Amino acid sequence: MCHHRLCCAVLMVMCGTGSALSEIVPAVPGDFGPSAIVETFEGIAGVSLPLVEWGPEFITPMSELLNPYVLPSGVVYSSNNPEQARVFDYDAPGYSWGPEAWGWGLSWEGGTIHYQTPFPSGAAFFGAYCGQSSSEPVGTVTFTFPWPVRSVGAYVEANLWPENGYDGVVTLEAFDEFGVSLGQVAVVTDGVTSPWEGPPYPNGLDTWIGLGTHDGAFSIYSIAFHGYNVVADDLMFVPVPEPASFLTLALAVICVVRRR
Ligand SMILES: [Ca+2]
Ligand SMILES: [Ca+2]
Repeated sequence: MCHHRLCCAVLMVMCGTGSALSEIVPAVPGDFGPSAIVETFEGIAGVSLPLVEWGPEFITPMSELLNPYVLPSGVVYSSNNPEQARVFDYDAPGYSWGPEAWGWGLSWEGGTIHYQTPFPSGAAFFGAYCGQSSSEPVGTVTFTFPWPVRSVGAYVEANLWPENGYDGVVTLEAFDEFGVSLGQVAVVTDGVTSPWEGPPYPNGLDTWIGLGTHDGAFSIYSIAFHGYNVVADDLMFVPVPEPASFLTLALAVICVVRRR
């Protein structure tokens, strides 16, 4: 096992094809203030797929997402993959919580995500459910925002099993309103702790990836995650302030100044 071999996430700015106006830069959780909207993937749907038996007692509750699917935050999931993404929810109806409650495996070394794995929020997370073969290209899923955003991030993991071609890399790519790439960042995730090593399973779904711009005025309309079996939770984004708001603010300032 080599959970700790890559325990330090390596963030790489891979390319910045953006316009002269702005440049894609990594964003850290501290960049997301109270105006951030967070998609927690909680309470989205009941179990739409049969509970999976693993031996006589192990089950994983999951729901297949329609394609496209409007998430509670207003973000729209879509994908070109034949395998549709899923929401795994250990609070889902019919789930027994045990006794050992096997979860969904990222890979041997990436670990198994089950109900005792620490999640950023609640008991549910997103699973791309594509890019499962290391002999094929990585899978891609897309999220389109209800409004232009200036920064976006999430907690992610991917298959990590280097000797079998799973590199653990998750790439976050941003697009403008025309679907043109604005640039991307990538992170090597550190997997989750496998059940037989715990409890307390300290290594959760917790590798951060995020991007935005220095000036904060950048408009990102959609993003994609690329990787092998990418899972994610707490997809967060900060909308760009509407021009109308700026105009209202400017007029208010003018009025205040004139009254003095
Ligand atoms: Ca969650
Ligand atoms: Ca982790």
